[in-house]
Amino acid sequence: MTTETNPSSTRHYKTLFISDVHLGSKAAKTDYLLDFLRLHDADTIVLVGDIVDGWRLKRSWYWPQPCNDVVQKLLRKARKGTRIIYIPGNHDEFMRDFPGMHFGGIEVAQRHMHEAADGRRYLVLHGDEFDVVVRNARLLAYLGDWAYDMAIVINIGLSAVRRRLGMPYWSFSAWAKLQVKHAVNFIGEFQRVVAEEARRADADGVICGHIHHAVIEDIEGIRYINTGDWVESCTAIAEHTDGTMELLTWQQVKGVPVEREDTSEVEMLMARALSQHAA
Ligand SMILES: [Mn+2]
Repeated sequence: MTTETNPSSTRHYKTLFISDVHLGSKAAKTDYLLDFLRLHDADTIVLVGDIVDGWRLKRSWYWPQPCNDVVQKLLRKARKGTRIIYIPGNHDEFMRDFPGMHFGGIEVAQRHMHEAADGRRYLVLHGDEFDVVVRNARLLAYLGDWAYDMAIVINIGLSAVRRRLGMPYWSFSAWAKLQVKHAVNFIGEFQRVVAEEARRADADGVICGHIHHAVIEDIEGIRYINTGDWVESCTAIAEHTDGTMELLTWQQVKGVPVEREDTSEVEMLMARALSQHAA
């Protein structure tokens, strides 16, 4: 049995990027994420926002044991030497009050510049600050750079005020989904705007979350990477030791015997087939 074909062995990456878990929401695929975290390790794990759904929790407390297990799993990885960076999103923006802070070895940062093993620089951010730009794309393109910058500043200010008033964040992804006909256009517009921000930050690429739409693609010379989510698609981005970025999808692996030594031949074959299907 070699390492590659053994589904119960941990895969180690240089970096893992995970976002939009929405712990505290009933839709969070916590069990899948636990399986994933059991079988995937990295030198660095970057949490790219909306890990905890603070707005959901504010309305009604929903925190079953698997939510604790995810938090414990991450803290345990931090204790064992994994560098963990937490970039808050709009659903866990209470964390935005603590930039530069460390919680149990987890660093909190508004943005992060990731140096990949191949020398590429990636701007890592959640992405919600660009909602306003996407909504008003045509107007802002007409008004130019100054208006664009102002719109972002105003959006950040407004969401802070809304938060203080106890109002929920205006959700781009939920809104885009409602506008089915236009959703594709808006996802494209979001990707373009975020890629442009990476260019302005002098980065080669951008890694973000927020719109629950995982993808790796090049947009006008900028590598655009979206981590997806753990509400529907169960995706993560892995950086290999040579700097290659890979989109991982983790849906079919539930039920694979993870920490058992006495796995039968049939179980092994099934697990192998499932894990290959999931990859
Ligand atoms: Mn978000």
